[in-house]
Amino acid sequence: MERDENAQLVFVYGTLKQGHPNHHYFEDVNIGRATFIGTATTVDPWPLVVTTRFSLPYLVDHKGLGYPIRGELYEIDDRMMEFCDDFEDHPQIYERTKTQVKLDQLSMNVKESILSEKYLPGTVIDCWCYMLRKISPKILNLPFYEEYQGTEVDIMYDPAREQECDYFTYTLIDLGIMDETELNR
Ligand code: PCA
Repeated sequence: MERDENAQLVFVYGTLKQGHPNHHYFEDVNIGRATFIGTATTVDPWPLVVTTRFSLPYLVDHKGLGYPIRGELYEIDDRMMEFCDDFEDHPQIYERTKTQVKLDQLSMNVKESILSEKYLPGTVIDCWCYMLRKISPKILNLPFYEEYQGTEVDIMYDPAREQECDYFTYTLIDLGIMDETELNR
């Protein structure tokens, strides 16, 4: 595994994690490069909620509420970062925000590579994370989780449902960022 001086770090806590429906993008070399560094936990507690009609996870930018969040840390190249910004609708819905995580367990590949000199378990690392920053108070009344599993709500997240209707508009409405009455104007 080579060292990539231009790589940026992103902490993912939701559908981009391994075993979740959007992880395959991180494995698509036509999009860009993503290297799994290891599991990680945010230094600060944040509210992690699952909401909207699409049942998506959101780490809400309201430090101090909720729990330290468990997720995965990746080194990604500029092309993958561009893809993620677009995919997460940064900055209209998720906003790419600087945060700090503590590295828990290194991935097998990293353990056996030169990257293990750079990443030590237990250390605190600055990285990016896609957070929800336009907060509607009703979001903070939802249950908070420590780790996204995908089974929090009855209707599970299904990427195909986003194509069936105007995902962007309905997400803004469900998050309270846009008023439903603006729909028919
Ligand atoms: N995708 C990003 C933000 C939430 C989501 O589902 C992630 O996995 O971190």
